[in-house]
Amino acid sequence: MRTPNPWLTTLAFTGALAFTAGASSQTPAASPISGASPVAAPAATPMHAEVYFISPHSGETVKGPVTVRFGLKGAGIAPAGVKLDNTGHHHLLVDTDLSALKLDAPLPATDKILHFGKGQTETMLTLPPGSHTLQLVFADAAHVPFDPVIASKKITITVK
Ligand SMILES: [Cu+2]
Repeated sequence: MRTPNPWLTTLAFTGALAFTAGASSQTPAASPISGASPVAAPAATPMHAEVYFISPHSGETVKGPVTVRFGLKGAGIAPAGVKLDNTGHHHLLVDTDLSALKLDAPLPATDKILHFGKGQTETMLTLPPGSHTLQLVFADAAHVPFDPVIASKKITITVK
């Protein structure tokens, strides 16, 4: 029996705020710790969640450093290492194609594969001037992408 952690509850609630109006099943707190069977599978449950960029928009020209805001629908955010059903954390691919990644293993942490394992939903990116691509990938407590993969559209921005 796990005891509820108020900090996690807060995080789950923050995640709930990311639900947009119109999402039909707004029950993020319904069963985050139920059904916690000791399964070793990397991604506990298939999720029907969506990640997207709140900002910047694709095609936008921005002045660096650029604030990037991550959107999430249909799931909650938990810090890396904390295994709760229907949660994960954001990863930002910078100038990196999804096809270049091994999606059935923990994502490496590099200067082009950024982890937001504290549950962050935005970051400040410093990029050299020019055209860059950004893409979000949502992954589980062990940094393993879900199957099927939950990724945003890849966007292109130009940094002045
Ligand atoms: Cu990670």
